[in-house]
Amino acid sequence: MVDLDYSLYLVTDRGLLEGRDLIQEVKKAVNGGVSLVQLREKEAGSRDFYELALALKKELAARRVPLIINDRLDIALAIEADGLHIGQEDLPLSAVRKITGPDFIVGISVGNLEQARRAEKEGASYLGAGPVFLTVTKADAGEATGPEFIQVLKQECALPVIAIGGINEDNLAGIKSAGADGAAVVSALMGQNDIEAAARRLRNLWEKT
Ligand code: TZP
Ligand code: MG
Repeated sequence: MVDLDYSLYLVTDRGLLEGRDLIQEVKKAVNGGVSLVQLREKEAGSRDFYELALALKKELAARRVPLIINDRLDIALAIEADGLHIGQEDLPLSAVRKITGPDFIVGISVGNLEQARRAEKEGASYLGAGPVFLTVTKADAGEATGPEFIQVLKQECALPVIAIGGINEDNLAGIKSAGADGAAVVSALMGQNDIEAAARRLRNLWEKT
């Protein structure tokens, strides 16, 4: 499989955009240095989600930035996305793998080592680890693990580890120092008026750490 650049991983949330257009904002984030995008749509109906995903895929493919779909395997396959991201409450990884085959990117959220070990055994492509810090973006995110969790996963698992939850300009360097392959960010990008500048600052911090 191709080696993915997980370093600055944007997870979308239209609710934070205050009416701004999602696709335009994601394009700006990519201009600023986002390396991978997950389309996360918790409220959208199937048709809306599909059409948005298709339009976003077109823009991202032109920029050679991979697109991962949150939760909806049907939509990920229908638009020929690069991958799927699932949580612990979604379709089991083993079931997803039966449908996608081995080459599709399938990432999974993990909040402890046991979940990570199972994910690795069942064929995950990467681990979304956290929430590392307190977050208000996901109500049921669970307790913060701290960046130590990233260190543990890097010691115990061979998969790429992407930290998520409360990551911003103040703590990004600590995440990279803990060994993360990437930082997944929602509000520190989607909640900013100038998303391109915010992405550029995060990108620079990542590169210089
Ligand atoms: N999964 C674990 S925490 C989280 C998700 C989707 C939300 C992270 O949002 P933010 O705004 O970057 O803290
Ligand atoms: Mg989910």
